Amino acid sequence: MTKVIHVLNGPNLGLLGVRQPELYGTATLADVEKECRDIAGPAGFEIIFRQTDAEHEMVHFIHDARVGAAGIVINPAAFCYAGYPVLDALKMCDCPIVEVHITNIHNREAEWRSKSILTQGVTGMISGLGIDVYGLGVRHIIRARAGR
Ligand code: CA2
Repeated sequence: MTKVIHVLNGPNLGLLGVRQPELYGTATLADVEKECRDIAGPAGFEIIFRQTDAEHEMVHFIHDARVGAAGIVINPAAFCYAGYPVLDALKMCDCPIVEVHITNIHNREAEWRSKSILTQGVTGMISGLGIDVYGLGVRHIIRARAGR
């Protein structure tokens, strides 16, 4: 195992901090990346931080992480509602996987947002704590790999 944590972001998250700040906050994805690195660095872990709007690219990102990653933190965004190729790719990984959502997907305006199909392919899910979800996911992987 390498000491590399992959933090993967799905469609539209490149606009974090720019669109709908009342829902998603004002921090940008660059701010989130910095926070992940600030948590991982002192623990001796490296972060690979990526975002894509394309499902096939997300599948490739997961393939890249499959061999050797310490863990994956993934905000799949709307891929969590119908992204079966993403689910299959996650199921091929043996490392800890934390699915994160900035908003509480169980408490949103639309019912369709509440059910993630990816939960059956991940270790756990954190939802609704703003961008803190990313750091919590990174911390979980660090602790899981330290054997606690
Ligand atoms: O709360 C989350 O992190 C979400 O995964 C964000 C997704 C949404 O489809 C999920 O239901 C919950 C993407 C939201 C749309 O993209 C935006 C990104 C940044 C700013 C505004 C919208």
